Amino acid sequence: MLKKPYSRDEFEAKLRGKGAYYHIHHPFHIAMNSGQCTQKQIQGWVANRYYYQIMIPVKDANVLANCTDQEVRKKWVQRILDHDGYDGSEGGIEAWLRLGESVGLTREEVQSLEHVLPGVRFAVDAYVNFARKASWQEAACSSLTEMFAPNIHQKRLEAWPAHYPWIDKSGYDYFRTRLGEARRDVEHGLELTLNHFQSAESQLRALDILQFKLDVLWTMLDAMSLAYVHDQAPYFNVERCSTEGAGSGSD
Ligand code: AHQ
Repeated sequence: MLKKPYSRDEFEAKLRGKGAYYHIHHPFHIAMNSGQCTQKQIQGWVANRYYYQIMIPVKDANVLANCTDQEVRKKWVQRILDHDGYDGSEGGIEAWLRLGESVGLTREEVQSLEHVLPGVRFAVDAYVNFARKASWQEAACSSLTEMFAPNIHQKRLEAWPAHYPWIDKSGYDYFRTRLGEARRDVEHGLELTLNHFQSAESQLRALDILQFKLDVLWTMLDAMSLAYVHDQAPYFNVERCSTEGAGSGSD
């Protein structure tokens, strides 16, 4: 139990200390960045992460809906534009679709969400629903996993071309663009978080919120590992019911 609040620097250090749990340390990411993934595994990751990418603007729209501070909204709204695009910028969702094509998927199959695993969908929806219900300050705090994101994007840009020469280079635009956007977003999100969570109790709450978001990212990769590394996608062992689709209801 924390008796007195952390100083501003101590609190920031505690938040950054959560980097130890960032999904860059997940075995699936380690395999991806060390060239051990098959094309199918990379495709699975891209197709599943697409659901995360298209729900980020929905999450951020919920933050805006809960935010009564005009100055904060004026900055936060940029996050939606960065993903959805606007005149003169295609946006991150479009760039992610190009990443999909560059790893050998079609736009249509990525957009269909047919590859999205239940565990990924539940983790992402938990994040969006958290932002819907939480205060805008708590939701801002949950975005701070991006304190650790520039490193993960940089690693992909450095490692993937050599490990996966079959991936078309145009697919990397998303990671390159996100490097700068993540740094800018973190600067704003961290400022809001350090300013808002002042009491000892609220600082512990902020650390728990960041851990929740780390759990979201880790759980997504757990679901993908079960499906694409251990070949145990949901219902992998359930006999295809011989009457599947017939709807006869017979055994
Ligand atoms: O591409 C990512 C992105 O747009 C965002 C928004 C931000 C948020 O609001 O939670 N988090 C985030 C992240 C993105 N990419 C992830 C990756 O590993 O490529 C990292 C992720 C994050 O660290 O939260």
